Amino acid sequence: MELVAAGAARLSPRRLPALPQAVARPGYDRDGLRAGIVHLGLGAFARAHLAAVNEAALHAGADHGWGICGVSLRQADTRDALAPQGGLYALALRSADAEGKPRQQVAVIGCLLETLVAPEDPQAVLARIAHADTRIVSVTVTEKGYCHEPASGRLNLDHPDIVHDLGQPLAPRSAIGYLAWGLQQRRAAGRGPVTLMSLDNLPANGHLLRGLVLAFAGQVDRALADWIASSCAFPCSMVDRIVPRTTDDDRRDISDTLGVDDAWPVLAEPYLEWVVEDRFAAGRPDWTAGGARFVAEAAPFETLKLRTVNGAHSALAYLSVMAGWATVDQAMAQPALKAYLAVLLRDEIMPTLPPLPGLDLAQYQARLLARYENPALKHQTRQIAMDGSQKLPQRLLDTVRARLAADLPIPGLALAVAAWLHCLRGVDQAGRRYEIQDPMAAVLARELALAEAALEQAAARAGAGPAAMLAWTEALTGLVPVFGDLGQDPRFVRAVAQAAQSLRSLGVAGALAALSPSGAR
Ligand code: CS2
Repeated sequence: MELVAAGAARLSPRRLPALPQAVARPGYDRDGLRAGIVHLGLGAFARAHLAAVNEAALHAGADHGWGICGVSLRQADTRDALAPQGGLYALALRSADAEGKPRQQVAVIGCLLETLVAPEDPQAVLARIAHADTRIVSVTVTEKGYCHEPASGRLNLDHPDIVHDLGQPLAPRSAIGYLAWGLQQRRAAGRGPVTLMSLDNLPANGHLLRGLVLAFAGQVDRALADWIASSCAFPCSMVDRIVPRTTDDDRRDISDTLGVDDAWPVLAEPYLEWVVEDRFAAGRPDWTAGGARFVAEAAPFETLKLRTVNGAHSALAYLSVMAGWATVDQAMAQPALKAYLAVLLRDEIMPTLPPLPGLDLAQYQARLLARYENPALKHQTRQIAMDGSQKLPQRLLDTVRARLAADLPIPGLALAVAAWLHCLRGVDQAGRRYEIQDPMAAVLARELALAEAALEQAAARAGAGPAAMLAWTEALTGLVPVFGDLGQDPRFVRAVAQAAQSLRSLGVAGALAALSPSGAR
């Protein structure tokens, strides 16, 4: 991919003074920065969230020890784009005014000091984790990057990367492997403990990360595991900002705004939430300057966010992929889908949330739906739909469990789960094919084939219809790593089967209408 036009002027430290006035830029002494933060998983999200908040802290006077060293665990593309720019890149916050006219606020972020590409030089990454300057190692590797079993949260010791990493102290592949072996080097060098901070959309992400790192370390070095357990900190956090993938149009557009080429800008909505537990082993910047909130306990905020923002996002994504609605704002322009999400949030999801004093849920919901409607983001529904096996448990299935425990109905949640199962067929309603992007894709394809066979057998016995669909659903919801015990709950399986039947016979529009016969839900 050609990221910038040949010969064009490139964003770089020496070009900062010439940027248009409206573009914000580092106002602190960038040359004096040291990397106190090592960030594993330098995707668009980390660059639009952690780095943006950290940048604000530096502007507000945080000490110079809080620069960021980014680590890409797989590809060289981010480093290749940003190294010639001295690590600088633009963050464009996009929205629209009341008339739908696009608005954009651009800032050049300066706190990313260097980017390491792990497969090129694993030892450099381990050395960074062990470095005396490092005080926080943060992580955004997405759900699948934790190499855990989604339903139980346990380290998957059969995961090929974990199997590999257990025997490769100097050249691991996974985030968990880098953390454990990096900490081993740190301890051996007599350096102090650090904070390991997960910023991924997982419940109790700090506790999860702690459990996984300790499980790994416990396999290789008991004393290391004890040291980590007793001295390193693993704060939990809730992060919220919608960050779509950057397209070539975005690159051109932002380069035009800057007057110089930026090979990899990131764009995001203006909205940002970051609630993080104030448990740090070796200090932290004052991220409140960038909108972060430090709390004693992040769990209620995580539950709120995962079940509402991500739960509704996934529901929207699976129905949209089936229906062929490419972007979130396009999906939100479908009145039936928007009404479904509003009822799903209000009647099914929100009643399961722990109390959060001072939070107006109706307002939160209205703002969330308005965020989805942002026409300037063009967030692809397929991007959200990927990795469903890793996302469903915390986004939809925990909510299902909470409702079933109180004997409450789950029609909207069941429709979302059924839509995921339908999407696994890899073909939308118009017959367009797409690839299933999921670390469990092979297992899912096998389960789906078994389910289709079960459906055919049941249909041959009793005719196509609800009984056949029940057989199909039973086969799929029996997948324990995703559904855990829910596959054994007839209330869940029946509700999903009914929704699946409705989707298969009526399509998305029909199924939404069937859920809301009066249109007044
Ligand atoms: C989305 C999230 O891609 C997805 O699965 O649901 O990335 C979502 O945009 C963010 O969590 C919002 O904070």
